[in-house]
Amino acid sequence: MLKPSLVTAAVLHGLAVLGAGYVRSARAATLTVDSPTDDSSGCTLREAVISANENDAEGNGCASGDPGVDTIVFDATLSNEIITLGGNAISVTEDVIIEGGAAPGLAISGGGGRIVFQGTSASLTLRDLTIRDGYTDLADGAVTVNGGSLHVERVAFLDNASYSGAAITILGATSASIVNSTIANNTAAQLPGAVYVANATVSIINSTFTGNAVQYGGPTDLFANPGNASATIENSVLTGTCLGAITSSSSYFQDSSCGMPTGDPMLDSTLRTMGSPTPFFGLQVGSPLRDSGNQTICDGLATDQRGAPRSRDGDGMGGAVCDIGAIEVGDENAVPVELERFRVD
Ligand SMILES: [Ca+2]
Ligand SMILES: [Ca+2]
Ligand SMILES: [Ca+2]
Repeated sequence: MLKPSLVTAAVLHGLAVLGAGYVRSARAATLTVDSPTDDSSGCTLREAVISANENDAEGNGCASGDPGVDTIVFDATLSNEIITLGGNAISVTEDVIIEGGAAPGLAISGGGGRIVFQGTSASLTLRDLTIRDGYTDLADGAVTVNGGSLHVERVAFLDNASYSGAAITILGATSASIVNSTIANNTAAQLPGAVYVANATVSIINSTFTGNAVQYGGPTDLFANPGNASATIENSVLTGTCLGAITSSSSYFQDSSCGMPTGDPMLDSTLRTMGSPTPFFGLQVGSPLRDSGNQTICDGLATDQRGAPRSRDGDGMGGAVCDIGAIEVGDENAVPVELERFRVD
């Protein structure tokens, strides 16, 4: 018979083994992209996603992926670089987080010849990235998912083009969200210009849609298939048009198709960067978006798209209330937005 101390030791050993097994099954890798190319030099974005998909280093210059949710980050030397894809879109087949915050100004480009990410039955999370110049003549977006989930946070989708849904096309998802993001200047042949949602419910929070277009008709900004999909828009600004099963609150629209029209949001006419991870449209002095958000909705957001703190007082009166859209600006009476630097309080 084992002495009690040995029994305890054996039990503890067993727990340690179980614990080790649990840690092993949940282990996830962090893979660092260090190449701005889409060839095989160093660890490219495409190679990092392959490692994350395959849970192997694949001998490609990246670390090995693991069965947990791997995170792909970018070396700081890739700041302000454009990774232009060649060949096909990058295929995401296993859960992954792709995060560009360590390389401010980094953009991933379809080079006007392909979409950027194609997710299949995987959870795809994108943060602090610019996705631009995706192109296809098919009904896909620069980011297209079918199954799994899609979460987009502090991402700028710019100048993508396709047959429909040029920025984001969701063909099916268990969950989907677009938060603190800018969807601008995307163009499709027809319905819709920017974001297409089917077989999913998408939540759009504190985001800015502007300058999106359709060539042959249909909504410019958002379509949620009323037969099988829906979209909720909160604390967001859309200057274009919408169609489908859409509900909205605490938002600012120029067109009644997206919700109650409220007028000109007074966005800046050009994109700014000012050292932030992604480009954005600032707010003109006097913009009605300032301090007009529902604070309960943005309570969960520590920052805006560029990383500036939420919420801040935009008019020197009434305390800190969040702004509608992707950007939170400071007190316009103290610091005009054009003079604001990154992360000013
Ligand atoms: Ca390589
Ligand atoms: Ca993996
Ligand atoms: Ca504010």
